[in-house]
Amino acid sequence: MSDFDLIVRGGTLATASETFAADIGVRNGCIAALGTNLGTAVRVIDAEGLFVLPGGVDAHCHVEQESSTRIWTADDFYSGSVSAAFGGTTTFLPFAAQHRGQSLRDVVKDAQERCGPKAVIDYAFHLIISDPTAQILGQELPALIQDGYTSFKVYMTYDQLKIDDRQILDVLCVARDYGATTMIHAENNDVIGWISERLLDRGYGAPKYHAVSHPRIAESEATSRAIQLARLVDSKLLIVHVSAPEAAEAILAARNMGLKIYGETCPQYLFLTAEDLDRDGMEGAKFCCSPPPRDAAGQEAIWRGLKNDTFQVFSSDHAPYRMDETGKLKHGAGATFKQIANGVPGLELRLALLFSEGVGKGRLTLNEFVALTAANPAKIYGLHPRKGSLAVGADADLALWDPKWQRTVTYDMLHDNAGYTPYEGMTITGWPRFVISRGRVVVEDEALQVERGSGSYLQRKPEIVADGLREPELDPARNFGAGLL
Ligand code: DUC
Ligand code: ZN
Ligand code: ZN
Repeated sequence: MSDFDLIVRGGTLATASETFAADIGVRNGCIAALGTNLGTAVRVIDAEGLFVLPGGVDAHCHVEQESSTRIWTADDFYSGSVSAAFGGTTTFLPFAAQHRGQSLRDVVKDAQERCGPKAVIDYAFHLIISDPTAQILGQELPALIQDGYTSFKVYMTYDQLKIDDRQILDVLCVARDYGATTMIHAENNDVIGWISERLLDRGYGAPKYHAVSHPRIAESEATSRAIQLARLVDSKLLIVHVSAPEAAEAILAARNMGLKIYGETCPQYLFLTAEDLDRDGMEGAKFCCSPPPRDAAGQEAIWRGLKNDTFQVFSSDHAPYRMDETGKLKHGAGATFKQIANGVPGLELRLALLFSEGVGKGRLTLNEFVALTAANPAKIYGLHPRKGSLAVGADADLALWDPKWQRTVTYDMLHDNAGYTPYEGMTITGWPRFVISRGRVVVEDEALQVERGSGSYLQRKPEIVADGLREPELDPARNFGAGLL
């Protein structure tokens, strides 16, 4: 009888705070020992020369989701999770998305039924709330939070998804009272609509005008407004997929005031620019996402934000749409930028891109890399220390990175179903050789080693974090006794 099911021997371990040499003993899917001379195991993996990191947590990806314009993502929960696994991600959080008129309960049931038989890595769901009726706010949402659906995204733009400021306040109050996290897509819908109309009226319909129609100010104005709304009602808020330097500044200022504001950014804002949308024909459509990629100075600002705690989370915002009638070109090869499905794929390359350009080029420490890509999202979304850590008792979710392995990206080497990658031709140094989820080797020798549906749903718990920092007008001690919250 062996001491362990698996020992990962001789690697350099890194968590969000420490880097050290140790072996890992795995039993029953969990880390059971850290140290040296651990004993015997059914299997020993030699990790000499490799970094042993917590498996990545991708906290923002659209998988097997129908968009508000009724286009399905190219990936289902199988191809999406396989693609994530090959990239070193062992936990993902896709969305259970409500379209107006739908019950959130039904939406969650549908996502669970679709994902369970397909996912090869562990998962939880964020909700998307597009229709916060009295019934949703008063009954369904509180009950779902108590059942473990403790995070949800709301939109300030997209006509079929956007909710107004009063509705945002309502959602923030429910999140605060029941212990959930609100994520917000912060762009000013009217600014986008106003510019888009003028562009189209004047015949500017090419993909590159998507970037023109989503100015930085639309993002920074909405970000600042969202922060003030969260401040008003003392609720935790995470601004997703930040691309504009001015939005990043607003987040950092709010954090420095002690507000419960968090920031997320994504690979497309480090490695793409608006110039990518200006490619021949419809090629630019491959890079249309919202908010759009900006410019070189903007990329530098986003790098700074990863370093100075503006951003706690680095996610993919994987939103794969093929370059055909099922996806980006639903409206044909002459579609205007307004008709092109928004989103870029990134589940598989998220970690390798940041490892290569961040850790490899000295912009980030290995510990910062782990924090941004695994530990922090696990903490913010109620999965820590089970996920995102290398502690005894944690799930044995490990990615064994070879920092010297160099490959040039081609779509053929990836496992998603988008049909292209925006990062084609980039040379990346540092890739995971082994990916392990709950002690199971998921990827080895560049091949998938597990069955469809072998991932597990991750139950989460609500966490109330309101600390009573109320604005005077909402504090009964200072508003003539009016109880408003
Ligand atoms: N923007 C979103 O808000 N979601 C998916 C992809 C995108 O570009
Ligand atoms: Zn969004
Ligand atoms: Zn998104």
